[in-house]
Amino acid sequence: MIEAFTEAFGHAPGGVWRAPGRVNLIGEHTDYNDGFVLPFALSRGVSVAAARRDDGMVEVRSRQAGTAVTAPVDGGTVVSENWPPDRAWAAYPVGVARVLREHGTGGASLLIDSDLPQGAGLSSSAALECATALALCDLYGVEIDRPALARLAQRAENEQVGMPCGLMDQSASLLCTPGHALMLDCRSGLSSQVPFDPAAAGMTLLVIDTRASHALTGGDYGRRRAECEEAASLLGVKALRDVRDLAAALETLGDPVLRRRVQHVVTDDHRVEATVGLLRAGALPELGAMLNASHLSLRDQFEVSWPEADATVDAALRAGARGGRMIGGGFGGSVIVLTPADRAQRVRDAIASAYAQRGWTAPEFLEATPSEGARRLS
Ligand code: GAF
Repeated sequence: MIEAFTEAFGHAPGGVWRAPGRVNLIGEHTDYNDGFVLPFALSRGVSVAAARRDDGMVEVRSRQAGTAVTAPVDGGTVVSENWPPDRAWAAYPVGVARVLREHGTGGASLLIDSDLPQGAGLSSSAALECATALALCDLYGVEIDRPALARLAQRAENEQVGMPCGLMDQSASLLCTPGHALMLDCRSGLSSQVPFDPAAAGMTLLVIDTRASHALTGGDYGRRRAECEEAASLLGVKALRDVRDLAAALETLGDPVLRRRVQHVVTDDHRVEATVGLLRAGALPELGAMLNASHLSLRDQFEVSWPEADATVDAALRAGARGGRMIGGGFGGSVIVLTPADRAQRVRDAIASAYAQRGWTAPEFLEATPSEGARRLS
């Protein structure tokens, strides 16, 4: 990265920072309902080599995308500037620079490198935001604690990119630790580290990129969020996290769509707590049942699954996996499957052949190890 940066910008960087992508074990579409999530960090992520500059500009280059983008730090919002699709990736680092400017950071030259697949639902955008945020804070000597930095990176995505995401992905990238999943209360921002080591329990957690690419900046994610907010307001609660009596809530709501959304959010919040209980009790293989229940709920109640995800879970279970589910916002992206390690190859083969039978692009497999959160590399 240091040589590549020097070649691109004609001088050495001030440092190199890296932030990981994430897998969410359970608790999907619960973050913007003030609920609970349980993500862990992947070993793959986004690296940013960066140097300060004093002309008030952010210049971003990427080793993956051809176009270099230069924009003023004190511009308005990227979303209102209507950037063309080939510059869309740069909205994340520029957006972060614009938000952090209020906290004392300034212009920078940034070179970005990623080994995370984009559109695979593994949070490459949050990784890019978080690596950029850490780089800018260090370069300008600005101290912001990590939970607060996660909220600022989320704000950059909400306001600058126009994606109404919750707090999960940025928190996962900044707060996760190796060998643990992060139990995050998205209302208070408080979190705890929950031991999660599939290999030690004789299990493998496969991440399967279904190759059905997702783009959450389209309207579906925002619509789900709006439906949840409407349901909360009809139920007279601040957020769906506050629903105490699910049966009574479902009876109150006339609209079957809103009833389905509430059913998912409330039950997935409980599944997060149950999953944390199982992990703390050393019952990791039992997570399979939780993953299956979450997948069915996302498919039938929240209606964000897609055909490749359903076929992946189905093939995995038939081949002897303990459980599986779609992860992330949905409508494309990745699936996780929990399987005894000695059946992992059989499960992979079964999934690959299900895709081949349907004439779909072959899926990509990754064995996930809970890894380190964002950090400075040099
Ligand atoms: C996306 C969003 F960015 C997250 O905030 C979260 O809502 C997730 O979808 C669904 O759980 O990754």
